Amino acid sequence: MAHRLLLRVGRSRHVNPTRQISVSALSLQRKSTFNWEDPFCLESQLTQDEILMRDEIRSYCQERLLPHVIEANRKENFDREIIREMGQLGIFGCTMKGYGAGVSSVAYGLLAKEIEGVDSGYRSLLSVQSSLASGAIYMYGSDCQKERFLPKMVCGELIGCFGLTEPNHGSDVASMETKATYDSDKKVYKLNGCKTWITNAPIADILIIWAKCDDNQTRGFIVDRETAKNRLSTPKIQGKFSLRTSITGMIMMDNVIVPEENVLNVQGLRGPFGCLNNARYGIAWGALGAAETCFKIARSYTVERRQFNKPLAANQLVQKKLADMMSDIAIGLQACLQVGRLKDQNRVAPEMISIIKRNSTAKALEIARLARDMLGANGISDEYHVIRHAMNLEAVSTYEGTNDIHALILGRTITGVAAF
Ligand code: TGC
Ligand code: FAD
Repeated sequence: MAHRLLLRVGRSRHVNPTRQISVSALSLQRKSTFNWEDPFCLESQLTQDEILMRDEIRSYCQERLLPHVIEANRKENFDREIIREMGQLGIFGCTMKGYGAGVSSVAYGLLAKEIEGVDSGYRSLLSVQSSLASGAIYMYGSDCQKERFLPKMVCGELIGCFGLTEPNHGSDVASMETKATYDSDKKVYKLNGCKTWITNAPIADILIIWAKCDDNQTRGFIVDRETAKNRLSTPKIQGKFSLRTSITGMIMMDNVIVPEENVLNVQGLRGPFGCLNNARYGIAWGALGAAETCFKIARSYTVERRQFNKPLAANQLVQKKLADMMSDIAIGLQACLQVGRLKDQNRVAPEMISIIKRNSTAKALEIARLARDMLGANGISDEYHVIRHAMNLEAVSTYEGTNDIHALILGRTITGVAAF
């Protein structure tokens, strides 16, 4: 139809040029199709490699993770086998050249989105293993540290965790109390202190611990559980009603000995924050994966469910909610894509990552809560998934910098005044 319209305009002998432009613009509009599942044609902005990798991981997530997630969430089951499988698939450290496949940051984002489309807890595993634990060693490790730890972490043989938060200091990282005291005779550090809310802590083989040294500088330490022996305890945090497929714990250190060769080569808070940039970037993609799942569930449900002799989806209120969900996800994904492309060109600023981490998690939480409401009573049943996503996204909005902390990071940039 649109094609025929174009031909007709072309044949006309006395055409007003202004009219010609407007009619052909209209024809082009009609020619292009709109896909509510991909409003801004994200697919067309990806490389073939990114699509192939995304599709492979999508199959894994849908065939292997999704069928067991309800049970895993109910029983707070953490399946170690998943780590090995993800390792075999090359998911961990996939952006690391020389250790992983060296894929683009956008490919990493797409993986996070697929995984969090099933459950944020599984994406947490990816963030911690890849961006935070292996990431710290990749960014600040010596060649020897990299060779010793990265191959085993990337394949999932060794599990990592990242200890920054403490019982008295969450958002305010600079006030951390964990101390690293140097013993110059034995050429070792002794770590004392406590970390809390640490993903994977109870099962981690390798613990990246951020501590203050005698010179008051923050440094990162690679703690090997095998050598830390009984000076380290990592109890699980019980009663968690969010991210139940992920295991979270404390790290208590009582003179944990760390040899000098296990110190990372970075000083100051730029160390942990450098790792957080990558993890926060992945969360921005991931949260929108959870949001997309909730949106699609709400759409199918409201199309099928009838009340007052018509589908729920035939009501204006419902359609507005679906339109808001679709728009927020599509706009959010474009922002993630742009930040990812800039990241690969070394043109990304941490503030850009604050924008997308804050936007994606806030929008995703809002979408999950809306979807839960649109499913009525079924919305609180885990069999419909949305309540699990909503509960997960509460934590996702809190960790790696709460939404308000990211607002303050942006506020500082805008005004030049720190308001922490
Ligand atoms: P500030 O003065 O801003 O910075 C201190 C030094 O760090 C540098 N820096 C960064 N470098 C790289 N990337 C960034 N994003 C950076 N942000 C800051 C900065 O240039 C400076 O360097 P230098 O050389 O001049 O000293 O530090 P501040 O104390 O004022 O920071 C305040 C604030 C609030 C921004 C910061 O403390 C913060 O971001 N707090 C949030 C805490 C947080 O995100 N914790 C995350 C814990 S890990 C986690 O949650 C994992 S969840 C895992 C999962 O399951 O997915
Ligand atoms: P607080 O810092 O006490 O903040 C409480 C509230 O006060 C928030 O709403 C915050 O926005 C607000 N607030 C704080 N300061 C200000 C201010 N100046 N102005 C206005 N409002 C403010 N940490 C790790 O190191 N490694 C991990 O692997 C890890 N995994 C986690 C897994 C889970 C499931 C969870 C829930 C947390 C995890 N964390 C981890 C910790 C997480 O990073 C912290 O919870 C987060 O940084 C917030 O710190 P907090 O909980 O101490 O909250």
